[in-house]
Formats: sequence, structure tokens, C-alpha cells
Amino acid sequence: MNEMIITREAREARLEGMGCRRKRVEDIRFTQGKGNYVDDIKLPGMVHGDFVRSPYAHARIKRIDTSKAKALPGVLAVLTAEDLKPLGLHWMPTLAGDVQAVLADGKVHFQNQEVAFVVAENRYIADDALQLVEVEYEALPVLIDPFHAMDADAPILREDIADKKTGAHGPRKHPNHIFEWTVGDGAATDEAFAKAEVTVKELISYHRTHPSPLETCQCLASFDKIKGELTLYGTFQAPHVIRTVASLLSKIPEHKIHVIAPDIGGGFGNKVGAYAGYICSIVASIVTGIPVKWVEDRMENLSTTSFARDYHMTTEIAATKAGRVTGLRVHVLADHGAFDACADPSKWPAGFFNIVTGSYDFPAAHLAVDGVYTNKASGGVAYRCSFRVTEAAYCIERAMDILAGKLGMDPAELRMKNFIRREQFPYQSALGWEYDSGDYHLAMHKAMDAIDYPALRAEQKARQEAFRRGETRSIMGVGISFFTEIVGAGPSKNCDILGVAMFDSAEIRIHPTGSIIARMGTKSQGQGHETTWAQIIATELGIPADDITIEEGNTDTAPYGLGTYGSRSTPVAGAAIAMAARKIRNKAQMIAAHLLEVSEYDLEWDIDGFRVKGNPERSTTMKEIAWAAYHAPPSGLEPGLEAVNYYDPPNMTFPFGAYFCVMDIDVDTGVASTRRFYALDDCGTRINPMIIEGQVHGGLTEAFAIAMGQEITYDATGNVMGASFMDFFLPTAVETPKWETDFTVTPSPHHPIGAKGVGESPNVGGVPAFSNAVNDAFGFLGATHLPMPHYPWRLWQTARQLGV
Ligand code: PCD
Repeated sequence: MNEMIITREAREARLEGMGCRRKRVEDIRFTQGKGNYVDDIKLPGMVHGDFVRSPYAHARIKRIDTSKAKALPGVLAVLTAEDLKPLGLHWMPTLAGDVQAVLADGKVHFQNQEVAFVVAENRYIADDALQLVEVEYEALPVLIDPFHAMDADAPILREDIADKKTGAHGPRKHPNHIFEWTVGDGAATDEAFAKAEVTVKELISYHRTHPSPLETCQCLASFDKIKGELTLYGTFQAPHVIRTVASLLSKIPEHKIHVIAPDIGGGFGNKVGAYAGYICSIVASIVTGIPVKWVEDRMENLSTTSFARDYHMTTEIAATKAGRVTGLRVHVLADHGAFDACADPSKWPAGFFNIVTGSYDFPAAHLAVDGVYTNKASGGVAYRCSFRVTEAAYCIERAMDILAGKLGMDPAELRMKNFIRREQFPYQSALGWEYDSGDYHLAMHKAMDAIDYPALRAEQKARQEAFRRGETRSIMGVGISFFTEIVGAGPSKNCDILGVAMFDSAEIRIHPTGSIIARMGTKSQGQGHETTWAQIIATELGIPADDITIEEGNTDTAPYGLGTYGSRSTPVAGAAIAMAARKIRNKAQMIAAHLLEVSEYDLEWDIDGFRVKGNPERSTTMKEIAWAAYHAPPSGLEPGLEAVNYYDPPNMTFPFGAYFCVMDIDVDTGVASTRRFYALDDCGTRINPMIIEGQVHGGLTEAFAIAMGQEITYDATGNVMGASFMDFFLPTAVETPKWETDFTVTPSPHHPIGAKGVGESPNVGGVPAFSNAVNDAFGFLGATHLPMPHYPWRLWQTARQLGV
């Protein structure tokens, strides 16, 4: 085809760059069963590891006898803490600055804790051998309720650190206390409350739940004794961090460790940390010289690796009678389970919970968080949330509704009265963040128009009257959530993981014929990076996205990056990609000047190449430039066309959204049905609108699950309830509501392409929208705050308690 007759629109369109609803390239293999997951990888001679786990939540281990298990044909080894001790690997450091038992060392601290690791020819033999390991326990008193963790007579859980007066985050008040973290101006906040015309106070709990990705955590460790090298395949959201940690723990030099994260079937924060299964597989492979695979089953996943939430937030707002907020005071009791293994940037014991002032202009605020140990599994991962942001959003969005109720004011009106205004950005929050950009009023108005808010309130009023007259047994709630997130961890000035600054990276190479391979420090678990990263490069470099291969997850080839979680990939790696591409474009401009025989300053970029300013007929494409870079580079210029960028973001990005949930609840059955769910998201510049919609659908489905049923509870003796899909609510297409999505675009001023993260927003904003809808429905019957999750039995009970 003659290049001359191709329109600019056509040239632009064939790039499938930013803004294009490009179809996900990874789906070609995923939908045809051609994905390559850890369990698809089979190495010659590979054997399997499996754990003996504690039936007790708190017990002393009197004796472990592995002889019968070892005698079973097909069993290669049985490891206990005693075997790991000489290697110094029976305990491991956690991301939160605590230590965690790899295999129980004299004591178990939660039900299903790892006690011994059996290695056998196959999983069946390993499972038989588990039953033959004899462990004698002496049960100890169990601590389940975090509100009693610091009682004078509470059982002391962590004997290993019982005498330590300080932990990783400062002084400890009790042997079961982990840390106290305070932020904000206490005196100014007290003053706001002293002067307040109206105050509200409520204990808002966000229950314990679990990310439960479809693929559980797993790994395959293969140690080559001859080369002294370790290859570790695994479901890692942060492969480079795992390599560094594995090197520090095993003392194998980092260049002799090859970490490979192949396709991953969902992460949701579950696959950020390092688990006992990884350490034991590595040790077992070193000991046996054979590759060892470990694959968690569903119950192990739900009950041992990484819970989420378990935050108990006593929340107070001070306000004027006219509904202007003047102060916010929050105390959080954070149940961290038996070890503090929260996956947060090192300096942040409660993650970014100090985003709790939300979208509102609070002149004063104060926050205190106490972390405590209990006999529950450890973790505290950011399940679809940037480090405790979802807890913060739930806290403030519920509290704003409670305040609206007390003031007798419409909750949408109360929010709009207190929004940070457009002209206040960049906005300094009372708890220490600088919000980059936003237009909250615009988003709220758009959302309210889209759902016809006044009509919904009128309908609700009519329904309440009909209910009172006994004409209907169905009540109606409108749940509003206007959330602000903080994603893109993060600037090296305040974010690191075990000392490694949280930058991210991209390496782009253009081949002589003009196609590209690019590698990133991030790792998709289903987000579609292979599709979207190519779109950024396509726009920046004028090479069609289809001619660009994106690779992630192999630490030998990818530049060092901190991985994918906390919706950080777009804010951090997305920026690195644009910056690396711009380095290439600068060099390409010099080559173009040489080809066109003009000064580089006489050139301007135009979609897919450079043209001479004022003389657009004279131009050269990126493809031609690539060939020249390898074929005849201008003298004095290095041949080749590639660049690496390590991007240290100057700030986080602050996406936001306006969500509305319309719900009908049958008071005789407790069944809640979501009639409408409208989600408006603003994530700045949108790379792929179709992928964003998919992200929002997925996140809302998880939010629905959490708000309406999903939870992990424990009985009084520490038995974990809800550790299988019989009890743990995972919605299918049958239960899932229909989602309506919408958007506004407020670019981030500091991000090279103006993009903010979006992956977690729907979860962060979705949970309060559902919960507020339930509370709003019951509000006219006298309820102020109903506990989550709002499953039918509980709603039915609520109706009874309210006398209807
Ligand atoms: N985007 C676009 N645009 C914008 C933004 C974004 O387009 N503006 C797109 C991108 O590119 C991608 C996605 O979207 O693809 C996402 O992104 P972001 O937001 O950046 O994020 P990331 O980092 O990548 O990712 C992460 C997230 C998270 S965090 C989570 S949970 C989840 C989400 O993601 N996960 C998951 N989503 C998802 N999906 C899937 N499928 N799977 C999974 O697993 Mo965490 O912290 O971990 O808890």
C-alpha cells in the first residue's frame, strides 16, 4: 500500500496505542488451555513436598517422631524445625520486621501452622506419609479476640520475643502488642472535638477475609549441585524480591539464583510474601539434589497463607450543624495473627491507612493503630487494596453515612459539602499525603445524573411508606461510596521493601526490522500487562502494538523491579516504560536527522516517525530509523536502539471514584438483591478502556463477595471456620450483579503519561457502596451501623431485632 495515501487516523489506528480497546493478547493462550502455570512445569525426576499441619491453635510440641513416615516407600525426606536449625532457616524474617517460624519450633501459634515437611515421589505418597508423622501436643490457652490481646491475664503467644520492649515499629505495651503507630495532630483534633456542634462515634469493623486466587500459592525449586545454582519457579507477584530474599536467607549468591514466575492465575496480594512452602522446597531440593514441587491445596491457602483485613476501627467525626466536617479521630485495633507478616512497605506498619480522611477536607485528624498478636494465621496482605486503603475507605465512607444520618442530611449532599475542591489540588491532607489531582464534584454530579439520584430517593421514600402500611416486605437502600485511593508505591523517599527502594523498571529493545521486545520489573497475574505495556510503547515509539513482545517474570532477563501489587504497575512501571521509550526516541531523532540530512532541532514527532518542521513531505518512520540504527548509524553514535529506565516516582497517584449501589432486601428471608451498581472511576489517562472495565468488573465482584458474605472466622478454641469453598463465599456468575461502568479523566500531573492505577479501585470503593446500601435500607427502621459481611441470615436477624 502506498504510504502517502494512508490518513493520519489510519496511521494512528494501526498502532493500537493508548486509549485503544485492544483485545488482550494473552487471552489467545489462556482461552485455549495454553497457559503455562507452575503446576504445568515438570522437571525430570521432580518430587513433591507437603506439610504436616497443627490441629491446635496454640500448643506446645512435646515430641515429633518422623521414623514411620520416613520408612514409607517413596518418601525421600521429612524435615522438621530441628533439621532447619543448623541452616538458620527454622525462622525467617517477615516483610513487617518480625520473624516467623518456617516450621513450628517447639510451639504452634495457629491452627494449620506448618510443623513438618514431607518430601515424596508423588503427592499421594506424601499425603500418606503425613498421617504417619507422630506429633505430641500439649494444648495451651487460646487467644482469639483481639480486644483481649493486651489483657493482664492474656496468654502470652510469642515466647520468642516476650521480653522485647521494642519491636520493628517502636515500643510494645504488652507481650502480645506488636506496635503502636500514630499520625496527625492530636491537640488540634481534640480541639476540633471540644468545639464540635455534632459528633458521631462508631466501632467499624472490617472482618478477616482472604484473597483466594483461583490458582493457590506454589513453587518448584531445583538446585543444581554441580553449578551451585538454584532455579525457583513460583507464583510470585514480586519475583525479584523473592530472589533477593532467597539469596539473603540461603546465602546462595544472587546471580546464581534464577527466579521465574510463569503465568499466574490471580494474585490479589496473596502471592507477594515469602512462605514456608518456598523455604522448605528450596531446602529440600538442596538436601536431595532433586527438584521439589510444592502446591498448596485450597484449605491450606485459605487457612495459612495471607489473610486480609481484620481491622477494628473506632471512628469519630466532629462537624458543624450545617454538616461541615471539622475533625476526624480513628483508633484501629489491628489483629495481625501469630506473626506480623503484613505485606506493607517497611516503614508503614499499617500501610497507607492514613489515607482515612478520604475525599474530604478535614482541617484536623488523628490516627492511632495498635497491632496485636492472636492465635490466627499471619498475613495482613493488601487483598486488592494498596496497603490497608480498603479498610480506610470503608471506615470513612461508613462514618460519613453515619454522620449524615445523625444530621438528618442526604449522604450525597454531605459528601459534596466536604469534598476537596478542584482548585485545592495538589492537596495536603491532615494525615500527611499530598493528593496529586482530582475533580470530585464533577465525578459526583456525573454519577448522580447517570443513576437519577433524586428519583431513587423519591422511590425509596414511597417504599418506606408502603412498608410502614404493611403493603410490602421489601426495603430499599441506596449505597454511596466516594473513595480516594493512594496507589503507586512508591517514592524511594518513603517506600522500601527490606531496604530496597520501591522503584520499577523497563527495558526496551528495538530489533533491526522495527519490532520490539520489552521487559519489565512487574509481573502480571491476569491484569493484561502484555497487552497494555505494548500500547504505551506503541504510542511513544510509533511501532504497532502487535509488533511488540512484552516479557515479565524472569529475573535473569527482566530489569530489577519490585513487582505487581498495590496497583503500582501503571503508576511506577508504566512511567518507566514511557521514560525508556523517550530515551529511545531521543536517539532516534538523531538518527532521523542524519537520514533526512537536517538538524535534529528541525524535526518533530508525528505518530510513527519524524518529519521536517514546515515540510511534512520529508519524513522518516521509526521502522526506517531502526534499520538505520543497526545498518548505518551516524558516525559517533553507538549502533543499536534500546534503553532501560528505572523510575522512582515523585509521588503516589490518587485515583478516585463515585459508586452507587441500589439494593432491595426482603426482610422475611434476608435476601439482598443488587438492582443496580454504577461505578464511575477516574484513573487519569486510560491506557486500555476495555481492560479497565474488566478490572472494574473483577474488583466489584470481589467487593460484592467481601461485603455480602466472604469471611474467615475462628471459634473459641481457634478452629478456623470458612477455610473451604463450602463455607467461604466465592461468587459465581449466578450471584454476581450486573455492573455499569463510567469514567472521568483527571490526569496525574507528575506521571509521564498522566495515568493512575485502577486495579484495586473497584474493591476499595465497592465494599462501602454495598455496605452503605444495606445500612441505608435498614436506616429508617432505626439501624445505624450493621456489621459486615451482610449475609442473608444476618440480615434476617437484623430485621427481627428491629422488630419487623
Ligand atoms: N490500566 C489502564 N489504564 C490505567 C490504569 C491501568 O489501562 N490508567 C490497566 C493496566 O495497564 C493493567 C491494569 O489496568 O493492565 C491494572 O493496572 P494497575 O492499576 O496499574 O494495577 P497492576 O499493578 O497492574 O495490578 C495490580 C492489581 C492488584 S494490586 C490486584 S490485587 C488485582 C488487580 O491488579 N489483582 C488481579 N487486578 C487483577 N486482575 C486479574 N485478572 N488478576 C489479579 O490477580 Mo494487590 O496489592 O496484589 O492485593
